[in-house]
Amino acid sequence: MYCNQCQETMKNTACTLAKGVCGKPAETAILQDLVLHVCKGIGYWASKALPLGFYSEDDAFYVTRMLFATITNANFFTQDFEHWIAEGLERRERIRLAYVAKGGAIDSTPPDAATWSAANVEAIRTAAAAGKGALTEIADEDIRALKALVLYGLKGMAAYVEHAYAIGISERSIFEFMLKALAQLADESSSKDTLISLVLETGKAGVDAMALLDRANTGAYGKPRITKVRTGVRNRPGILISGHDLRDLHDLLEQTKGTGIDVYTHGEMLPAHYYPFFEKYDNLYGNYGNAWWKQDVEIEKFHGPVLFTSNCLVPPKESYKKRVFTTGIVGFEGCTHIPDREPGKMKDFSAIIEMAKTCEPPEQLEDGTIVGGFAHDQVFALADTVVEAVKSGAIKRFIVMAGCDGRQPKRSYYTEVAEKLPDNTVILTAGCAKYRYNKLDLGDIGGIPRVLDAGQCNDSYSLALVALKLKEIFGLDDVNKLPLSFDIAWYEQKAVLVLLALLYLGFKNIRLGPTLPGFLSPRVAEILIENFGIKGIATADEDVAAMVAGR
Ligand code: SF4
Ligand code: SF3
Repeated sequence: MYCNQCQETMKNTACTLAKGVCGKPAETAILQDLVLHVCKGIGYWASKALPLGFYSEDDAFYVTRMLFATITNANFFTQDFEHWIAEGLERRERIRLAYVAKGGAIDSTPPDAATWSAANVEAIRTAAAAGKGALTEIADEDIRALKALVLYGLKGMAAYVEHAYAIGISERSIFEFMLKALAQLADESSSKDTLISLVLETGKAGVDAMALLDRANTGAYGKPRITKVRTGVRNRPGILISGHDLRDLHDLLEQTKGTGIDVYTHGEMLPAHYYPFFEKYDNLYGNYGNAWWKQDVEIEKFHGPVLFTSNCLVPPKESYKKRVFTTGIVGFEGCTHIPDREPGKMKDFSAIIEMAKTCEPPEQLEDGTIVGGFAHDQVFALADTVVEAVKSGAIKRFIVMAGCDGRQPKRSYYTEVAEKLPDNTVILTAGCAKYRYNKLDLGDIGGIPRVLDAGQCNDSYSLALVALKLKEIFGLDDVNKLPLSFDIAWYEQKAVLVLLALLYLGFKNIRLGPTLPGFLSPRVAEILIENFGIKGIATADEDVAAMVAGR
């Protein structure tokens, strides 16, 4: 295997052994490369067929699901990918035939992704073992790095598009972009310049995808507002729900109301509490635990079933594996998978509910509250207070610390930065990165909390909107003239998309840590540094001093 898509990758180069640092088996990793190879072939034929009037949303959605399924900590299950590769080959052939039927001409030398095929599961396994579709097949390191940057951005985009789709909202232009981008990735002769443009286009489509999910979430569940979320427990059996999918939470709450079972959010599901729609469910009790990487200890103590609706799943321990349920694109051998909803129906969570009834209530980990819900509309409603605080000097600077958390000890840097930032600074956050500082008592500035949590990682979009609004209010011609610094933590590929989206929106001088992506070649890293001022992190003291000084 050769996987370098996340921040934890071995030696910041690539995971190459029998298992990745995340626990992903080599067999799964190579099948993930292969399913994406098939998706590139689908992108190739689908984007050729588009101008001829052939488009299938169902195929675009398949590609979306596959990109999402290969994101870090989502699906570790070899058989899922074998099945999906066979399905993808059938889809690709159907699209090719539709293209030919429309009178489309066949290139004399189509890329391998457009033609490679396998007759059965054995042939799929053999091709995967030979490294078919792996990034290592690309000889030029800069082309490889640029293609990785686009591919990983697409994975993040796919995750957001999939969550919006579950709520019934989609945008054909984003699907089309994904298909065309995959076609570019399939092209073995793409130039560096073409790929650099594609990186920026991916950032643009990323903004569209985050806006789409924002519309889906707020349309279905209302505009997030300032909310206090309990971190303790009560004495009834519970179900823990993790991941990013609000529609799954909605279905689960409908099916658990009045049953005497409480629902607790976990990790990236915490911001669900900020949406007014969920207030009516009095069994949505609170948030249990912390960021994804502490789940082994926390699930042990939770005692009840746990539902994973997206990343981040850590390979479950035998002691609690029977209590772990997956759904959507998430998968793990030995865990019960809840099938997709049928059109017009809810997912059937009865198996989880039945199990919960037999379980002890959760063990209390802590007992306090977390305050959040500072998405764009809520911050705009506070705009006068915020602007006044900036004008009076009470707020000197905003620091965007959105992104992901992870288990590497050096991530204590982010807690240290939060603690060391002066009292006249406000931290804007989103994503699971917040767990490094959202339970610290950092106080407030004239009633404005010093940590403003907008929501999930996709709600980084909200933070960008807030910055653009401030630029407008202060009459600035460049968003980089705001008293605003970025100290982003990344882990998986959604953060790659968020970064590309921020670059597209014109934000510069972003600090990215705890390490710069291992998949960048030296030259591509240089391009990002020269053009966008991207930088790595130093010590908390040095970075706090630099950010306060506007550097
Ligand atoms: Fe390694 Fe990250 Fe890939 Fe897992 S997802 S195999 S940790 S690079
Ligand atoms: Fe976290 Fe996995 Fe990225 Fe949505 S839950 S931010 S790491």
